[in-house]
Amino acid sequence: MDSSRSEIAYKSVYAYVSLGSNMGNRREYLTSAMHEIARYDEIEVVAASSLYETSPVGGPLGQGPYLNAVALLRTRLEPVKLLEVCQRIEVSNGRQRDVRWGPRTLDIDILTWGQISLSTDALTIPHPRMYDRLFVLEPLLELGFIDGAGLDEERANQRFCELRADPSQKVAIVQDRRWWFRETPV
Ligand code: A4P
Ligand code: MG
Repeated sequence: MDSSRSEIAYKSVYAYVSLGSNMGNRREYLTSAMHEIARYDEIEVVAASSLYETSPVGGPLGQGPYLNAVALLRTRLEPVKLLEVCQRIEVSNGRQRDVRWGPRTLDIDILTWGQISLSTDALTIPHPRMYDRLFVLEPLLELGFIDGAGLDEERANQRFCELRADPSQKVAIVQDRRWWFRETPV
């Protein structure tokens, strides 16, 4: 893809992103998203977690369960450019923004970008709610902690233990890490 080829090359960093879907063909949206991410020259998919089915956290009552996963990327894109890529891929997979925390075909959030902390109107890193959600922490802990990837290991482990005792946050693996492999790329 050539959209960001003209960007100044940044030193590459590790970044964790989370992916979620609870509308339509959830697995297909997540699989397409992973392939689209992997097609960017400036992004390498280092690892993806298993695929988890999770109960919705927040948002309107009655929305369906999510499929969630976390991926570890290595990227030369600066944070705002990575957000643009995530949002472009959301839109190409039918994402419409109406209800906050409402049902969506695809949501891609940046959890960390290197060791950076930043907060602007458009972007907060680390993601401000990542340590409150088992649907993020369980796949993250499955991938493990990488030096320089911006995770607070102690906080993640502690919150993971606390949230596992919360009956409203259910998460279950539905497929191993090969969930997004396709025999024939689309
Ligand atoms: N934004 C700021 N920081 C970031 C970041 N680190 N990564 C801004 C991505 N976006 C970031 O997001 C709203 C705005 O957040 C964007 O315009 C971007 O500039 P959005 O994707 O349009 O809307 P949203 O996802 O409804 O809002 P938000 O606040 O990102 O929601 P959350 O906190 O991500 O929660 N339950 C389960 N089981 N699984 C889920 O995946 N997801 C949510 C969304 C709620 N409940 C869920 C799940
Ligand atoms: Mg989002």
